[in-house]
Amino acid sequence: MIVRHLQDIIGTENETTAETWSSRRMLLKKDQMGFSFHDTVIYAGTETHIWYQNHLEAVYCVQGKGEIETVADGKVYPINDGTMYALNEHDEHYLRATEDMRLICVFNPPLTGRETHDENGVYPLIEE
Ligand code: 9YT
Repeated sequence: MIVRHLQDIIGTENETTAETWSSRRMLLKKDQMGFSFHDTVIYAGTETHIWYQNHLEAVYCVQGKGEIETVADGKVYPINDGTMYALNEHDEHYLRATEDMRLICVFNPPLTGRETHDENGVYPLIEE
């Protein structure tokens, strides 16, 4: 059984920050759950280009407002408390926040803890 609190993660090596977001990684590959589980904040007024070519991600918004635009078709979907989106086709997208957005994210395969976006919005596949 694993029990963790957000306060145990903040400020540790399991918190990864970028210019537009902060990711508090609560479960990682080493926890052997088959997925990783993150509590993330996307900062208000930002746009992030993301393209998880090596991962599938599901995202559930529990706070804040924003939108996601899929690059392939230009569709824009509003995001607010209660919205879930799943990047089941490794969808390249732009994530925009009008308010700080708190997003609960699950990755398959699980992140190892070190990943951050490269210049194309991709996380590398890290084999250990
Ligand atoms: C929703 C999203 O992909 N945000 C960027 C951070 C990422 N979720 C992560 O590493 O937790």
